[in-house]
Amino acid sequence: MQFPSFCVFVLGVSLVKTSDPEPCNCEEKTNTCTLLAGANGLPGTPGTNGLPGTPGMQGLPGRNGEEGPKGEKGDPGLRGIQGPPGKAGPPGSKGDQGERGPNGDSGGRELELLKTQISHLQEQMKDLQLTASKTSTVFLGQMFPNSTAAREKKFVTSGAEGNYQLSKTTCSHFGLQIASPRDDKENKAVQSLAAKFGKNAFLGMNDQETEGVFKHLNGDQMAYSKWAPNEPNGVHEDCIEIYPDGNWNDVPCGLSRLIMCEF
Ligand code: MAN
Ligand code: CA
Repeated sequence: MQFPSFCVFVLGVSLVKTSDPEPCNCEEKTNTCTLLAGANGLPGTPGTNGLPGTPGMQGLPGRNGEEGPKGEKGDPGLRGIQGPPGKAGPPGSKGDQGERGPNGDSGGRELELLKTQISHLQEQMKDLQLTASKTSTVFLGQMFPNSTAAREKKFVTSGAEGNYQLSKTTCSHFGLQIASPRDDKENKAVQSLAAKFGKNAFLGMNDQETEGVFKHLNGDQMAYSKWAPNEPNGVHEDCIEIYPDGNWNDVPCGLSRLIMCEF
């Protein structure tokens, strides 16, 4: 059966256009086609085999296997690092005296050299102490709000108490010395600090060396004093306390008083 080429599109059937169109059984006026049924044809021959399919996706992982048997014991580990040294043992007993050495000149020279070195070191120590004291002075000036000033001097206290000896060592640990007012202005500064704490404070002066002769720590004889009425009165009262009212009393150095230092 053969159709003109335009009939292929009207019918919507996929037919291959023949090379040489011939008049078909169409009504020319309407340009429509009528398909005339013919007799059934013979069955076609079997088609060729299809192409192989694409490979399937990878499957999911299987379940974990059972735990295996315990392994054999491993080799010994590496040696650990050395521990810290132990405490020093008790000192051994004194050894026998050695033989007397030769009495040569070189020993004497070495001794001189050592002496020079020691005095050199002492000088350096003094310088260091001075520097430390100045540094501590600046530091304390900023750190102690409980301080009162008189001229160049400042007086400080933490509020702690102690006997005269402890007061002296506490102050000198900071490169300072016990409050030792030398005039009325300084005494007022010390007094106001003692009053702030409501405590009697030790002063630096004492008559430990000669009874009745009070001296400053540097050996100066005491020129200024502010004794309370009837003081000083104690042979066994070699130290001085200042009352919160500013007056002084001689007392035993073993008493406990406010520790106040000056710088
Ligand atoms: C009294 C007075 C002082 C004396 C003290 C000692 O206050 O006799 O002179 O120093 O006692 O605690
Ligand atoms: Ca007294």
